[in-house]
Amino acid sequence: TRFSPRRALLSVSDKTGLVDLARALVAQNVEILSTGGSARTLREAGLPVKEVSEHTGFPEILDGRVKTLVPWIHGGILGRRDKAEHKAQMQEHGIAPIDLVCVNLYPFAATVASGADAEQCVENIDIGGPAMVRAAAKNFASVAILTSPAQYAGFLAALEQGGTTLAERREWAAAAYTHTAAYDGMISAWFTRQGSEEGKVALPPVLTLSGQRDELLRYGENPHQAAAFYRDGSTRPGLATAKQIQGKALSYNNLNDTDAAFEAVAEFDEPTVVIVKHANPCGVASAATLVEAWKAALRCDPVSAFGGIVALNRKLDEATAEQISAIFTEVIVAPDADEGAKAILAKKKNLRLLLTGGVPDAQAPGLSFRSVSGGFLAQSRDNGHVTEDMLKVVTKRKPTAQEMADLLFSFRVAKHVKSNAVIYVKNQATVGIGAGQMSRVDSARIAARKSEDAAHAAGESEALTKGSVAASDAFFPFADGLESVVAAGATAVIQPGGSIRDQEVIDAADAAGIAMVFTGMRHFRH
Ligand code: 93A
Repeated sequence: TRFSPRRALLSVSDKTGLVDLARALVAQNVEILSTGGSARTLREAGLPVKEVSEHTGFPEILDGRVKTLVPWIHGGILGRRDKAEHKAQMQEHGIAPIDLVCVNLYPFAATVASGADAEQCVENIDIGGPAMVRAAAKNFASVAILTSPAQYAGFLAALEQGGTTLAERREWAAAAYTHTAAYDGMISAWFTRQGSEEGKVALPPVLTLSGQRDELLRYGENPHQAAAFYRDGSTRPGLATAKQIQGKALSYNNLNDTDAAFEAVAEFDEPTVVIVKHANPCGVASAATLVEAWKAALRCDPVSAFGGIVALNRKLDEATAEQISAIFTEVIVAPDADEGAKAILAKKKNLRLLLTGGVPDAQAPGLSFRSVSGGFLAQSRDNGHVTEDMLKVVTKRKPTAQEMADLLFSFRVAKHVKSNAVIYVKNQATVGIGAGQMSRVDSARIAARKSEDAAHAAGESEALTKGSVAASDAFFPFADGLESVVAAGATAVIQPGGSIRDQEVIDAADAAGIAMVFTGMRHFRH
């Protein structure tokens, strides 16, 4: 049901678009209530407007600190239109309903940025504005809340159509709470800075987007950087739910690597082990038991695994704990651990053991963020999950059943390796991982060379990539990348496809007699 306002309260610091909005409202016979400066702007434009103080019979006091913080305003915004008692009480106390609230807040950030003194900054903390914004958003069933001039056009378009819809008002309500949360986040950060030592970065107790500072870390990625872990209230098994059973305090890099490892291991149904170094997997394997998976994962790159982070998707058992503790490991993260396993690890004082209580759903939706200068980038998390029915065989030769299983496994790993990623897999275990190169051919070659090294270390005569399958996180732009994985001994390849030179790459695969499948889905990870 569409809803048109009969009374609006306009109280804005940023007066952009105010007059045009009010003019359109007046044309629809909407009564306009407004505060000091906003009312003046409207009067000067020749529009009829009622000062809030006149409406409430109560003056603006305390230098304007109290102008709208009165029951005649908040009652008018919050009263339920569908409840007889609310209506009766409003009538009894002379409270008229307000159906549109258009408020933007005192420019706190701009005041701080201008170099204003502390007293001026404090004066620019808006109290009445956020109260109205939150009240109007709460009563979105009947009240529209606009917090930015960018929303005015959409609102006016809705009025033209006979009023705002519930869905529109809900969307504005969400934006309103985001706005007040961000506003309070800035204020909190400013207060924190006020109390911090000169020249030292103070991490705010609260970040925008509701992150709550949990603990200050010893330092960030490097010792000269400050760092903290902010929890966002999520209960997704992982860092949010992890209990540290033993070991030294977790560092920034530990947390980052542990998260990467645990999110990767969550992709797999069979008992699986992921070993991570510097946020990239250096060994991933699935097997009938955890201990077999550990051995296979370690074989991929035992040199890099030294000082790594180990993630498991099953309860850690004694046999596996025994094996892992034989090499230097920074962190083990698992859903749970049995008592025997805990007793074995207890001998390694520094080793951190994290138990999360569960494994997250890798396919669940969510958001991920990255900071850039001037803000941050947000995207939905990569919950893409390639299954056999999505694959298109593009070569003359089809993958065998064994190859197919390994292809799917390798592409799941590729999703968690930094681009450009090329991964070789044999028997549900990685045998070569090339990560983070600027050219795909380099990733393919590095993975193959590392595999040769691993074979050499294990005293095996030929590189583990011989007879493996290979995954590429994005398409091969030229045939050279494909030829490189063929040279390493891959017999089947999985990649998204979609290059203008796909045919050239397919021809090269056919010439080599290998099988190749396209996923139609890319897994860049930067
Ligand atoms: O000083 S306040 O925290 N106290 C209030 O009661 C109040 N009511 C509205 N600030 C208050 N406002 C803010 O005044 C609005 O959020 C808006 O930013 C500003 C508009 O003032 P004016 O219309 O006088 O320019």
